[in-house]
Amino acid sequence: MPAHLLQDEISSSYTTTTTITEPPSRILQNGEGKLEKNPLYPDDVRPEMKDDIYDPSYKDKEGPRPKHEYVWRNIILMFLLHVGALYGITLIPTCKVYTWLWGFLYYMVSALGITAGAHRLWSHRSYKARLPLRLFLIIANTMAFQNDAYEWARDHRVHHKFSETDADPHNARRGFFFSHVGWLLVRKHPAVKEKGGLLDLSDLKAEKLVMFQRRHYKTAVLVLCFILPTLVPWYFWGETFQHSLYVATLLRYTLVLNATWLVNSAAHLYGYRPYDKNINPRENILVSLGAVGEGFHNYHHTFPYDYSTSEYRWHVNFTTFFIDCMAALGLAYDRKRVSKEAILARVKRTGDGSHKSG
Ligand code: ST9
Ligand code: ZN
Ligand code: ZN
Repeated sequence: MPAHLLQDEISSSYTTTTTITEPPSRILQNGEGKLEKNPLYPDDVRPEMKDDIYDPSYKDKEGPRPKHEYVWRNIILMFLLHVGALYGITLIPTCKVYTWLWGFLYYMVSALGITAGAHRLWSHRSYKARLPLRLFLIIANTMAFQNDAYEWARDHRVHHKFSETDADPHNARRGFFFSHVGWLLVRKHPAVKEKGGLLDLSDLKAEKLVMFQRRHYKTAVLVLCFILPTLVPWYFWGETFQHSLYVATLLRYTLVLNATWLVNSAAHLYGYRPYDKNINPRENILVSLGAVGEGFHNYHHTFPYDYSTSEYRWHVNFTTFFIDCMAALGLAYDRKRVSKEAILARVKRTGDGSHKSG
C-alpha cells in the first residue's frame, strides 16, 4: 500500500474508531540488507509516546558481560519473603473464608495496578484515563509494590525498545532465572542505564500523580502492601495475626510478583509466535490466567500500542474487561486497537504459521 494511503487510513481511523493500521517498526531492513527509517511509520499514532517501539539497530557490544554484582540485601529479603509465602501455604486450610476472599481481592486489585496502570496506561499510553481512574490505579499500583510507576515504566519501555539485549533489564537471553527474578538481585548492566537514559519520559515526569507516588513511595508501600492487608482481617473478622500476615500479605504479594515475573520468563520462552517468529516473546495462555490477561506476549511485543495486549478482547483477559467497564463509565477513553486487516497481514508476513487464520 502506498505510504500516503496508509497515512490516510491511520488518520481517519484514529479520530473515529482509534483502530490503528499496523506501523510495524520505525526501522526496517531495505533491499540491500541495510537498516533504514520505515517511511510508513506514522508519527501520529501516539504523539505523546513512542519509546516502546523495538529498535533492531541496537546490538550488544562484543566481548564478555561484566560479572554479576550481587545485591545481598535484595537476595536476603526475597528469600525471606518466599519462605514466608511457603509457610503461608500451610496456613491456608485454617484461614477464615473472609481472609481468602480478602487475599483474592487484594491480588486482583494490585494486579490491575500493574496491568491496567503501570503497563497499559503508564508504560504504553495505549488508552487514556480520567483522574478518578488514575487515582484508583496509582493506589492499586502501590499495593502491588513493584517499584513506583515511573521506574516500572522506564524499565519496561527499555525492555520493549532494546528487547533481549544487554540494555533490556530482564534480558531473557540470560536464562529463565535471570529474567524471572535474578535481575532484581544484581546491579543492572551499564547498557540499561545508558540506553534507558536516552528514553523520552517527559509524559511521566509531567504527570503529577506519578511523581507524587514516586516521592512518597516507601511509606505508601509500607502501608498499602504490608500494614493494611494484614490489619484488616485481624481487626474486622478476628483472624489471627499470623494468618493475616502470612496468607493475606506475604503469600498474596509473592503470588502477584511471580505471576508478573512469569511474563518476563515463561512468556519469553514457551508458546507459539503467530504474529512474529523473529522475536522471542510468545503467546502463553497459562501465564495470561495468572497475569490477568498479559500472557499474549508475542502479540504485545509486535503491537505494543494495543490496549488489549492481545488480538482478542475479553478472552482470558480480565484487564481488558476492566478497562472496558471503565470506558462504559466514561473513565477510560481513546483505547487503541490494531485493525484485523493489519493483524492478518502481519501474521502472513512474519508469523510462525500457528495463527488460526492459517
Ligand atoms: C518488581 C518489578 O518485581 C517487576 C517488573 C516486571 C515487569 C514485567 C513486564 C511484563 C509485561 C507486563 C505484565 C504485567 C503482569 C502483571 C500481573 C499481575 C498479577 N533507564 O535500579 P537502580 C539509572 S520490583 C534509565 O537502583 P542498580 C537511574 O539513574 C519488586 N536509567 O540500579 C537510577 O536512579 P533513579 C520489589 C536507569 O543500582 C540509577 O540508575 N522491588 C534505568 O543497578 C539506579 O537505578 C525490588 O525488589 C533505566 N531503565 O540496582 C527492588 N534503571 O531511579 C528491586 C536504572 O534515581 N530493585 N537507571 O533515577 C533494586 O533494588 C535495584 O533496581 C537493583 C538494580 C538492585 C535491581
Ligand atoms: Zn509492554
Ligand atoms: Zn516482554
